[in-house]
This record gives sequence, C-alpha cells and structure tokens, in this order.
Amino acid sequence: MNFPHAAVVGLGFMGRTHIQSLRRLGVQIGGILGSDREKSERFGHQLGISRVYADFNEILADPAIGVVHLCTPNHLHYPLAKSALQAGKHVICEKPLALNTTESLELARLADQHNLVAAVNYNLRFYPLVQEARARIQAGEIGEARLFHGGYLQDWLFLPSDWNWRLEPEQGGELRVVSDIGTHWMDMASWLTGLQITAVMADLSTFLPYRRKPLHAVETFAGKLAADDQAEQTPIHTEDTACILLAFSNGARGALTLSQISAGRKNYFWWEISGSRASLRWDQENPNQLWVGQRDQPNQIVIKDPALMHPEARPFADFPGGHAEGYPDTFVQLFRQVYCAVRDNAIRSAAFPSFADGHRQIALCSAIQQSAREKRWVELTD
Ligand code: SOE
Repeated sequence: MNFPHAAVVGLGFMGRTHIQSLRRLGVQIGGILGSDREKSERFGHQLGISRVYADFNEILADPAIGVVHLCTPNHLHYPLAKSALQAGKHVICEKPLALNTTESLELARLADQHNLVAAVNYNLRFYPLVQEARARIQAGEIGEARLFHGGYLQDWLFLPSDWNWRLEPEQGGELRVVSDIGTHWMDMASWLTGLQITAVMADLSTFLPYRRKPLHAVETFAGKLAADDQAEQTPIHTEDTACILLAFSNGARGALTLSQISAGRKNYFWWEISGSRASLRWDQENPNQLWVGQRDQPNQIVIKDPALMHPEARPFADFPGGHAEGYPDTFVQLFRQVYCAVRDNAIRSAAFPSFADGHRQIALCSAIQQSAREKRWVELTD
C-alpha cells in the first residue's frame, strides 16, 4: 500500500525542508498553500507541484490529501491543526504546537479523541546518534541520570537589523528563544532520559530592545543576504537569551542556556548528561560523533555506523558508517514514522513526538515565563 498524499502549508525555510524530505521518502505532494498566491504558484512551478490551493478549506475538502503539514508562523498552528483534525486529516505541526496551554491542551485532547496522527516536528530526536544515546540510556549504560546540561545558541538574530516574524509576539508568541529553540532541547532531555522536567527557575533577557523591521518579510536565516534599507524602528518584547535551571522527576538537575544573539554560533545545540556510571555528550554541529565519558577507562568517541549501533537505533541511520547524516535527514526519519503509522494503521504505537509532547513543552514555556516574571522556582503541575 502506498503512503497517503501530503499538503504543505507555509512555504518558507521549513515548508521547503518538509517538501524535500517528503520527496526523499516517496510521498506524493498533493498541493501547497503559501501566504501569497503568486509566490506560491512560482514556487510550485519551480518544484513541479501543479496544485496550489486558494485557501485552507480547499485542502480540508480535498479527499486526496491524507496528511497536512503545518509550517506556518506559530499563531496559525492552533486554528489550522484544530480544523484539520476535525476534518479527519492527519497533522504534522511545526513547533511550538500553540501559543498557550489553553490551545495546546485542546489540541492534545482533540488528537486523543481521533485515530489520527497528530505529530509535532521535534525532528532533532531523529539524528542517528541521538537515537543511539537514547538506546544506551534506556539500556542502563550510563546508570542513573544526575545532571543534564547544555544549550542552543544561534546568531541569525544578532544584529538590530536582523528581522523575522518570530520577533512579533502576535505571530511567534510571547516567548521567543524558549519556545523556538529551547523546546527542542527540553523535549530531547525528557525523551532521552524518560524523565519529566518538574520545576524550572528562569532568567530571560532582551539585549536589543529595538530592532529595524524591514518593510518586506524576511525568511528565517535569510536576513544576512537580504539587507533592506527601508526599515522601521520597532520595540522588542521577546527574549534574546534565557538561562534556565531545571529539576527532573528522579531528582536529577539541569541547566540550559539559550541565545539567538551569540556571534559565531549558527545552530549550536548541545547537551551533556552525567550519569552514575558514565557520561554522554552530543552536539548538532558535529552530529556523527557521540562522546562517552568514563571514570576508570579511556573516554570514547563513537562514530555513527549503523552496523555498530544498538538495534533500536539502527533503523534511524539510512547510510553506512563514514557517510555523514545531518539536519535534513532528521525530517525524513520523523516523517517515515508518521507515514508508516498511517499506512499500517499503527498510530497509537508509533514513535513520533505527539501533540501531548507538544503540549508538555507549552506548559514548560508558561512555567518558564512565570518563573522569570516572579524570580522564583516554578513547579509544573500534573
Ligand atoms: C530558527 O531558530 C530555527 O529554524 C528553528 O525554528 C528550528 O526549529 C531549528 O531547528 C533551527 O532554527
């Protein structure tokens, strides 16, 4: 049986990445929908996609479409995901799932009521050596987790002239680095260890209180090449950096540093976990190596090689050792989980980040915001 057909909504950096990955997987793109009809048609022509929808309702009414990919700015995730599920479509939604917990809880409940895929694109889980790290942790190789620390640093919003919709709370939400990149890290911390984050203590800072907003939209990461002299001085209310202390459900502790203004750091996501037997460390800019720290034996650098990986992690490496896998491959791996689950009607047992996981991240965002505002530890209820 073939995979269901996809519709992709939002044609920026993320929409294009989804389309490329779907094609690698062999999924037929039934149609696309962007914010600007003319641009979408040009884009469709370039990519050989003949159907450009006029609006979202056309997608919902199209019986050929099985899975809807939501790659829009954040504020549209909730209304679009809700109507897609209600129309019986499977959904892969970009993160963060919603702007607040009222929305994300409603989506998680709705997803629960339907036998439909409701996945949030926490794609970084799907690097082969991140899967390997999880398999090792689950097998007890590092012992009990004690300390989980790391960060996610970028520089694409370093200058006051750097602009993107994420800076506008109406589109991106009240938090920025925490929801845009911090939730990737917190999602991975919980997923790797099987532990929940139960309390947070956060400090948020905005170092660029004003930025120059260009008159034309700027795509994510494209600002360096698209300088626009015609810009309007605009106050900024979202954080450039975050420093967060974390408590985990087994008593382990964590520390997370986030920034979108760290010169030279392009997409530097890293973590290190200290367990009672050994430590592990991994970073996204060097994703084909996993560091194993040991007290009484030499440390090791594990190189990605499916033949030498745990059997649970092996299916997530498509290429043999010595053939690097990276960021775009993580989308293929996540989408494969989703499309196989739909095709085989195995949605409940599938291994993709769910709307419940997406909701947990929004609850963490809200606790982090409260902690920063009140300058104290905040516990997560439930
Ligand atoms: C921008 O910060 C961004 O595109 C995030 O939105 C993605 O989730 C991350 O993977 C790369 O950076």
